[in-house]
Amino acid sequence: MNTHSTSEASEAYIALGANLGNREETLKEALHRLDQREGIDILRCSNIYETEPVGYLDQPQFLNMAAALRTTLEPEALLQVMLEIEAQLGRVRDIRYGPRTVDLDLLWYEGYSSDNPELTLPHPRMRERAFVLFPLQEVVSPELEISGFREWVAAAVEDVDGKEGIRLWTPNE
Ligand code: PH2
Ligand code: MG
Ligand code: MG
Repeated sequence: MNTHSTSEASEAYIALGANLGNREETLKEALHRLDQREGIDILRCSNIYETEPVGYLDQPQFLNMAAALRTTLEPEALLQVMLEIEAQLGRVRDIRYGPRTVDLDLLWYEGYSSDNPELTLPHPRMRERAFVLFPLQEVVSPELEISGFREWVAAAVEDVDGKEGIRLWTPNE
């Protein structure tokens, strides 16, 4: 279902992860490149956390964070920009859930839901992932109360397993 109105900028939330190379530098560079793109403004960034790998366990620890952005791009176009930046920063798609220089996941886009397998929104696995929910709660806008998303994230953080695998790495300055 596409319920998105095209008239103005929309808020969206993304998750970032990295577990190869200079992880912190790569996350910051990805945000910088997103913010420089026409039609994308980064609004808020979470702290950066170091997290135990989930899913595929035999790989280095991740740095994870989340960001809120405003965009005039449609969700599909935003995703294409994110994939482009992943590729520019050396992402090679190899093992599913395996190690990566950078992973950019679109979690939620204001007023939009979709079950297209190329871009499912809200992100189908964020409910089970403490490394996504924990930073996400720091950047969800209080002004989105009408959609209930802030409450949904707060409840999901309470319930989710694996929070003990998350440690503060760099506070957001
Ligand atoms: N991403 C995955 C699989 N497992 N584990 C952590 N801790 N952080 C991630 O970003 C991550 C993961 C697939 O996207
Ligand atoms: Mg991911
Ligand atoms: Mg991804």
